[in-house]
Amino acid sequence: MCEEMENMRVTLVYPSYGTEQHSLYFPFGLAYVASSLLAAGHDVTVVDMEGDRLSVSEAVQRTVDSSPNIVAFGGMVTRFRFVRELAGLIRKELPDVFMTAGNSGVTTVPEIYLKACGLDCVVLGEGEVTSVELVNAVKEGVDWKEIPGIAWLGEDGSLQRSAPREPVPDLDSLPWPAWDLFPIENYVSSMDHRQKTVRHLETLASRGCPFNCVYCYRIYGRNVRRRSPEAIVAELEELVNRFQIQYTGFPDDLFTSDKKFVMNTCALMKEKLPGIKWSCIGRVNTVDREMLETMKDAGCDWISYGIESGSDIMLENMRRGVTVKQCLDAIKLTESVGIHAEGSFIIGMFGETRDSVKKTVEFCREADITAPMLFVTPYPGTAIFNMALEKGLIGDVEDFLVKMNAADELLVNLTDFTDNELIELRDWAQGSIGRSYLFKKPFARIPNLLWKHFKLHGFRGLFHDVRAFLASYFSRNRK
Ligand code: B12
Ligand code: SF4
Repeated sequence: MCEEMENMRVTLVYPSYGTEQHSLYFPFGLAYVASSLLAAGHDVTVVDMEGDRLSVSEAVQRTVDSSPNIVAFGGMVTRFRFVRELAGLIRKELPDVFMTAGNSGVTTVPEIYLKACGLDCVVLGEGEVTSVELVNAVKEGVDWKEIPGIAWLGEDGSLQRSAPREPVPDLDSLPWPAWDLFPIENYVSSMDHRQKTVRHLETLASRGCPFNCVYCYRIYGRNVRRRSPEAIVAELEELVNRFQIQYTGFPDDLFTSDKKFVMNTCALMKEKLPGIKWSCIGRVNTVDREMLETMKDAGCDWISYGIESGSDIMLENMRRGVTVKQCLDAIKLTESVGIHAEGSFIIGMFGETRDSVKKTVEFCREADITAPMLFVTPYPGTAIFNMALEKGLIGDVEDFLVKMNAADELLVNLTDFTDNELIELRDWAQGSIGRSYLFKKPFARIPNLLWKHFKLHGFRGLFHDVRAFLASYFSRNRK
């Protein structure tokens, strides 16, 4: 990174997910790219459609007003339609601006992003080093195609790639995310994933996951890199001092992938951050009583486990590498040490049957948990995406990306059921799970649920709850 180089004006655009009101999640990827660009001496502006609740035209206007040399889009694959729309409009206003994008969506289907959004190039994989080298090269007018980790369209329209970018070996060497460039107060004071409004901000502790689930794409691969507990805790102390957070979490691929790391991080958190509560993503075969007790002792009050199904056959189809019994044991163990265990479930995997869905419902009843049941969705880069493509289930990939959602609606049917059958089965399962959970402790749970949905969606949320309840009540005898 050249010190004598003049500043480049880079505008990073975080596209929205939709117009719906929902919890805000801080975009760490873009914030890491921003801090690396700042450290390299460039002028960085962030146009955060999500955090500032901007309309498309407001986002375009802010981007144009920042007079950028380079515009770069972030946002996960579910936001593709906005990247496409924004890129088209910005290109009209700023015909000569250099446009690029990065993130897991771009990395898995670069050709679609390049063609549909008219980008000059895209950044593949980890973006911190590549983006700095790219911006420097554009500034100097040298050939950026030599930079590792880039893809672009050749003269004949075919996808071209430079050499792959090596992962950053030492995550502690990266500057902290550039929180200040974002409307950080909106994130800190937003409702968190538990629908609570305590001041919160998360921290990335590791990158990568050693497991191999077929519906998952790991941009950081299977080789896990972890920050040192000292670096993690120092960043958390900064968040406490600067933003007065009281709650945090680790939105890593898998926070609990190494016991020693978790134990050491917890020991330091207990010592330095005694009042802070936190959550993380866990995996049922990576936790034990000693680890959970240590986590509880260090402030952990919530672990999200991807359970996905209550059928061993389905777990095998998903290459989960765990059994239903392990899932049940881990949930009970977690609850027994005083940490709330949350499960996530998906329906519609290749081979799903009525029997496997019933087993999932029974599992939730036995574990006494409830969770939204999402449709298995072949996100780009996953093994099931390739399988669905091979079977001709996806058709036009750009159209598929435009429709991409957070798996609450059926996008691709991988089962032998008709679409309607699968949707009905999901509604039935969701209703049954919800009902048995609520009616186990109705006086505590029903008001709690209504309150949460009211906070999230107002009267529309309440109406939705009542309607969903009635629909599931009347359909329960049909299965
Ligand atoms: C935390 C998280 C969430 C959070 C929110 C995160 C957010 N801010 O939006 C929540 C829980 C809400 C969430 C929801 C979903 N998620 Co999610 N999520 C993650 C997770 C675990 C970590 C993301 C993260 O912060 N990573 C850390 C940062 C540093 O990495 P990064 O974002 O990839 O950024 C790096 C590069 O991508 C690149 N980069 C990123 N942006 C940019 C921009 C530029 C300009 C450049 C140059 C480079 C660049 O450089 C960054 C630094 O190295 C990832 C898994 C993962 N490891 O990435 C899944 C992941 C991104 N999610 C995924 C999915 C599918 C979803 C859901 C659809 C799930 C669902 N069914 O509901 C929803 C969609 C929600 C939505 N509204 O869009 C998939 C995406 C698959 C794909 N092919 O793209 C992933 C990869 C999970 C997986 N293993 O399959 N998610
Ligand atoms: S779903 Fe979780 S455990 Fe499975 S590969 Fe992805 S990150 Fe790892």
